[in-house]
Amino acid sequence: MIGTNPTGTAAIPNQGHGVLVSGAPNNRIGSATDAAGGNVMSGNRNAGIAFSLAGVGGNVVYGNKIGTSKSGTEAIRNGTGVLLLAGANGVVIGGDTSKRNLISGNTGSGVYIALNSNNHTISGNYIGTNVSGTAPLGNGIAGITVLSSGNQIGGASSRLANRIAGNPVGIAISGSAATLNTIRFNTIGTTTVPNTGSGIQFTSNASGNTVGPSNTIQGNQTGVRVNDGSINNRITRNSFSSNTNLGIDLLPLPGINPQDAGDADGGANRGQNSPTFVGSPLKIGNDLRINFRVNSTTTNSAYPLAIEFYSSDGSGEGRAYLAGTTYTAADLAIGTKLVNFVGTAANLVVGSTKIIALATDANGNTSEFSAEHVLAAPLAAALATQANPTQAAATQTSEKLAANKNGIVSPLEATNMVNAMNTRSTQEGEGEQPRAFGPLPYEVNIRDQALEELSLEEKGSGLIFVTQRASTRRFAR
Ligand SMILES: [Ca+2]
Ligand SMILES: [Ca+2]
Ligand SMILES: [Ca+2]
Repeated sequence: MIGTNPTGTAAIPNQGHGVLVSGAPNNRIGSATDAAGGNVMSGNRNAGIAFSLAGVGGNVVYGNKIGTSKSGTEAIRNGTGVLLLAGANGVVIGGDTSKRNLISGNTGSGVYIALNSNNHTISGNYIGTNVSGTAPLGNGIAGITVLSSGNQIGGASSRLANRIAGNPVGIAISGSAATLNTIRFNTIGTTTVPNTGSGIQFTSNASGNTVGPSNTIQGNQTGVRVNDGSINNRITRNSFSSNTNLGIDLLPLPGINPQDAGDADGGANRGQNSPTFVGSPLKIGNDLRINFRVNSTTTNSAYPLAIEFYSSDGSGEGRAYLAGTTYTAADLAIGTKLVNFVGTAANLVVGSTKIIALATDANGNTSEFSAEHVLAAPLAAALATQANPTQAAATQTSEKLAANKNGIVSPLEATNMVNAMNTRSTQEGEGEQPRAFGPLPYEVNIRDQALEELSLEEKGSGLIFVTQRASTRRFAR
């Protein structure tokens, strides 16, 4: 009991820190095996425990209650829970479940990592909740505040997940020295215990950090907020749901950013534009087929872009990662990219599942989430209820193309062919003069209005017809 009465139910404050480890290596504070639950380090005027000055490492903090009563159900506030000061390096706070610290109820941050205090690991803790993780017992400023670099929050598996919930901000990464920090496999807010502000926020030029994979970011006001001036912050393969505002919000513009032409805008993560879907995402068999583009020039984004597709939570946030692809400068030159993910749609429901996407440039600038789109069936299914046989005949062509995946031509093949034709700008059809094939990009999508401008028709062996507006052009395959 460090800072409390003998039963750990009320503060008897130390005037400074409860424990200060200054330049000393290889200390273990607490225990991973103590049935009594480690130390109670609460009620102190400054930090429950602080590390300062350079040591050779080996300091670990296991199984303590820092800022709460011994029962872990009430706050007995320290100023800060765990304070990592300049010079301290590589402190390990928590680990798997047996090493979990409860760091809650403190006046400032649960964990505060100061400038020049680097490479710490914070894993497996409850930060901002009660001892069972089921109710808020928030720290006053943030669950974790990071001003330095190379820190890992969470770990390589869910076994090392922190639960960071019930705080005003879950994780605050701030300042230009805050770089190369990794946040993965954590629970950041829950529907019952949200962080009342952002789950994660990057401010004051914090750049070059990674959120993901496998954080569950739920119920917060904003999931991840990136403020103006913070760039190159990669957000990849997380689960977002039920955040009150956006899952990912890039500032300075609060709310959904416009897709500015060419993506010349700046701001957080350079205002990276999100992918634009061309037509509906399709479920074809168990495959997921998506046609998309990204409106960003090679000047304004570093290519290639990484594109991630998710099923959405229904309110514009990516809940479950589905598949990813790249979008290269060559794809940009063509315009759209059609991707087919084999087997990915097996558990997705036509007419119900909504698909949503993120783009991240090669420097790690992740966009906000794209608009979400309801998963659709191939045209054949839609045609079944269509009364007009003429229309059906006209659009039946596309259905054939989809059906003939292993036959003459598939939509993917057709698109590639059209793109190749456009790349050459001219074509040589049988009995026709070479001619330009028209402006970029063509949009080949079974349920897209572009069908009115361009349809693909199979006729006989080895030929496809491409109908553009009023004219028909024929290509040898
Ligand atoms: Ca925004
Ligand atoms: Ca931009
Ligand atoms: Ca933009």
